[in-house]
Amino acid sequence: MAVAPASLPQHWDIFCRVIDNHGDLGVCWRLCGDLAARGVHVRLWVDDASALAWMAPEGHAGVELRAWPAAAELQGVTPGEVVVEAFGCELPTEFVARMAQLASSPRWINLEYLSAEDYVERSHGLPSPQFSGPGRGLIKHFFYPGFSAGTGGLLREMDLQARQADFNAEAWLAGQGLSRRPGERLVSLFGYPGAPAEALTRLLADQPTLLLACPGALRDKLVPGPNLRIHALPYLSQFDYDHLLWACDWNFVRGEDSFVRAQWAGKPMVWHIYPQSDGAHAAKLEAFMARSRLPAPQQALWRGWNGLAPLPDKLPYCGDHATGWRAALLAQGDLVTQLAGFLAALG
Ligand code: TRH
Repeated sequence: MAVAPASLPQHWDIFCRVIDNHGDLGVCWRLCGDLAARGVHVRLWVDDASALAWMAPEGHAGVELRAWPAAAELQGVTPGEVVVEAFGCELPTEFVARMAQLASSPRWINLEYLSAEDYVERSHGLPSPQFSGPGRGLIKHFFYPGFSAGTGGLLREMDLQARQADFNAEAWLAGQGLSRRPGERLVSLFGYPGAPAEALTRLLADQPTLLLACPGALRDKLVPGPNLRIHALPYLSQFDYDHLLWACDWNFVRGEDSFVRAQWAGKPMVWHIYPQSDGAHAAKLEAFMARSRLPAPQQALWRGWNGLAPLPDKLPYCGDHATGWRAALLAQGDLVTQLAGFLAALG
């Protein structure tokens, strides 16, 4: 059951720093939009909002976009009842000082990165009392999204399932100037440049395929084949990126937000995990594959796509794993509902 709008605190401040790529802002914008759709007023403070020009060209009535503030710009600003520090981005000192000065302290939430690893359940909800500095006396809490009951769940808007039920793939494709030939498989591609691009031609060669390639260095490395048409997409809005995932038979996704959205699409997918220099991404990939009980042939494909094993020769049959996993995720509370419950329990 999604949280009723009235039971949410009404004013939120969300802070986001764009480290690289689009996931930090992508996740924050989804959170903002979800909160605003539930009647909340959100201020999104971000150091580089440029990607919103394509990600969310129409903005959102309930979301006030603010540049990352210099100390002087915070004079006269009163923090909202909830302050979200996305991915440990470090709030401006002056803002923290203002939080501490309020008679009723705002709730301070550090929204963490998504992982299926066991530490998430151990760390979710932990407090971090501030014993010194401008926030002395405040308590920051760590909030972990995740895939199991002991975590904060996944972002899922209240109208997501209704939108999906109303979606007409062929009409949407036509609106984008795209049409699939009879018998053609439709595949979307969003990945990092390190993916084995040439091998993709071999992988998709068993059946006529239209590959819809999102912007990025990876697609410059693609090689068309006799059975493979390649179409270069522009950056879509987040709204239309969802439609792309719903329209395709297979989705290659990456990072965090497109990975989650592909799970909601309920179609066979391949995850290109954000590569970390210390190799930590391999354990993260294995943890998700184990938690979602991904069938062995797909596990081999995912390892191959991530450079952790040879890439298989063709896309495996997936049965109904994707729809079953989606159904399992739908059974857990969405992130905003869980966050509302967490805040309410704090008092
Ligand atoms: O861009 P990413 O690689 O972001 C990454 C990950 O979040 C990673 O975990 C993080 O550590 C790193 O950034 C800093 O992939 P992700 O998470 O899928 O974000 C892409 C966003 O862009 C997502 O919100 C979907 C959106 N998008 C569109 O709106 N339109 C598009 O056409 C495309 C391709 C993406």
